[in-house]
Amino acid sequence: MGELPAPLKFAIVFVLVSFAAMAIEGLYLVNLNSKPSMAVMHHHGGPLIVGAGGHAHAEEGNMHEDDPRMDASGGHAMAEGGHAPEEGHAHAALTSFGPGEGPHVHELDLAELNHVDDIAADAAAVPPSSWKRGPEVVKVLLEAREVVSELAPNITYYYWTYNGTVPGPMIRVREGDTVELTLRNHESSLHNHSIDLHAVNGPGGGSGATQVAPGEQKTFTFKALNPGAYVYHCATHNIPTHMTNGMYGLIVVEPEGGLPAVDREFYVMQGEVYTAGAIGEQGFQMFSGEKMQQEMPDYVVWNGRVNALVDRPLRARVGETVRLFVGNGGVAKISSFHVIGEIFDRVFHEAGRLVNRDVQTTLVPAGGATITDFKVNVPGAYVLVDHSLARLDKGAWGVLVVEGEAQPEIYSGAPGAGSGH
Ligand SMILES: [Cu+2]
Repeated sequence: MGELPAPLKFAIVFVLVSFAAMAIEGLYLVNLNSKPSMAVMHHHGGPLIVGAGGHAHAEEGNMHEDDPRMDASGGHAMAEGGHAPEEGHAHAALTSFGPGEGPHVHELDLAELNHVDDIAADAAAVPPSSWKRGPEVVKVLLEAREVVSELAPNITYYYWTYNGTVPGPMIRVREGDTVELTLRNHESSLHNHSIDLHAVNGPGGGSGATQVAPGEQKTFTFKALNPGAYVYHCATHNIPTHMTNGMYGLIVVEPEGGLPAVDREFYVMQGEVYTAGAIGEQGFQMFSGEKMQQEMPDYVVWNGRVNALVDRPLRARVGETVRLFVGNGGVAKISSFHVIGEIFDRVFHEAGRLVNRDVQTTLVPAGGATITDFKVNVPGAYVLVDHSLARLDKGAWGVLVVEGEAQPEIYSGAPGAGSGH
């Protein structure tokens, strides 16, 4: 594809990225602190330190001959989707009245990109509670990785991620901890990246201190003053593009005394994907800045892709209390979060300290979160939805499977009928 050799294409992208970086430097005059040396990243309680092993950069661009993404010539594969950008040059950015460059796409060579088998973060991958220890300095390492993965069966997308999953890994600390956060940008990336954590009290939420070019890393520290569950996301221009491509996650800051004890905790995040082709169109799909500006997502997904929480459902036993940390990466839609066949016994409204009880549907703002706790009384399949139900068809659903003895005094219908199917 295209007459430009890959190194030249990369050079063009790099120049564009450099201009963007310069614009950002101008915007974020405050560079909090840079501590580039981190000879030793040591571990504080397992799951917090993520990606340090440099794992999972997937197979380096090794597509197979029979891969549907390959074109007939065995060449470089914009292939079936047919939504390759114009040959030989980057598309111009869309008009933007925001603080940076408008949405745009660059020409891609799919064979040059890293692929991952499953973009979906595991909903059960919730770090353990940490409030019982005293406040500490907690080191967190995240790596920005740009990868190609399946958005839906036979439909692939160019995701931008933290650590190769969507959402990025959950970070969990306690009120009073000092977080030393390092953001590394994988050398194969085509874009600069950064991180803005809503748990930060400080300019840009850390984004000014963490703008990193491919192959670079930066560190900043912040004190977790406010408990709650907070969205983190990339804040490199064009910011909504970076977010909708998958650069979001949650950081939970536990209050002194901890959250109420529950039996199981899960991590789910809603996000939107805007594709050049219509919903269901097969093959590789480019990002559509036009659809994003119009806030018309083709896909609304839980944990990064269609069926992520259907293929790998949440699981609990009758009588257990389940907690869902629910975030919304947006970038446009508010989620009306609901579990079909259940009632939230307790909702930490907007993931703050205000508790509501006996809630059917709760709002999760774009760039916000909620915490819902509920006891599962009866076995069956319970479907998590955004109750703006047209989004079901766009992929916005998952399943909680509850196993155990029937409880006919609470519910006497057929097991599984709670699924709504
Ligand atoms: Cu980014």
